[in-house]
Amino acid sequence: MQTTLAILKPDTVAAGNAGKVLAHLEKEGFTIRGLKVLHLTEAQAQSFYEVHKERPFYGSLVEFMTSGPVVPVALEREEAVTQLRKVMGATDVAKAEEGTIRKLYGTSIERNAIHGSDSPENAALELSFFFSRAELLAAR
Ligand code: 3AN
Repeated sequence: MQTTLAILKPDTVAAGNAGKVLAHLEKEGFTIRGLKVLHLTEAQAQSFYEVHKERPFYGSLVEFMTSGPVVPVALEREEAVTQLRKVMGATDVAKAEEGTIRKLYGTSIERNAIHGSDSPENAALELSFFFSRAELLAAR
C-alpha cells in the first residue's frame, strides 16, 4: 500500500464538485486517510509550488491556488502515486483523456481541478506539508 497527496483545487471547491471528485477517487479504489479544507496563504502556495518558481506561470498559479479554499486529501491504495496520476489525466485539460477527473471537472491547463504528487518521494514531502504523522496515523 502507498499513500499519495491530492489537492482539490479552488475551481473544484468553488464549483461544488469536491464531493463528486472524492466519490470518483473512492470508486477508483482509493481510501481517504486525511482530509481538510483550508485557504492557502500566498507564502504557503509559493512554498508548495517552489519547484515551478522560474516558470512563467508561477505567479498566476500562486494567485489561482490562493483564490479560494482547497481540499488536501491523503489517499491510500496500491500504486497510489501512479494510479492517481492516471485517474487525474493530463495537466492540460484539452489533452486529458475522456473520463479523467481533469477532463470531467477542469477548465484549462491552470484551472485543472486537482493536484497529485508525481513521485513517491514528492508524495512523502507533500503529505507532510499538509498532514502531521499523528493525523495520518489516527486515520487508520
Ligand atoms: P501536474 O499538476 O500535472 O503535475 P505541473 O506540476 O507541471 O503539472 O504543474 C503544476 C500546476 O501548474 C498545474 N497543475 C497547473 O495548474 C499549472 N500549470 C502547469 N503548466 C502550466 C502552463 N503551461 N500554464 C499555466 N499553468 C500551468
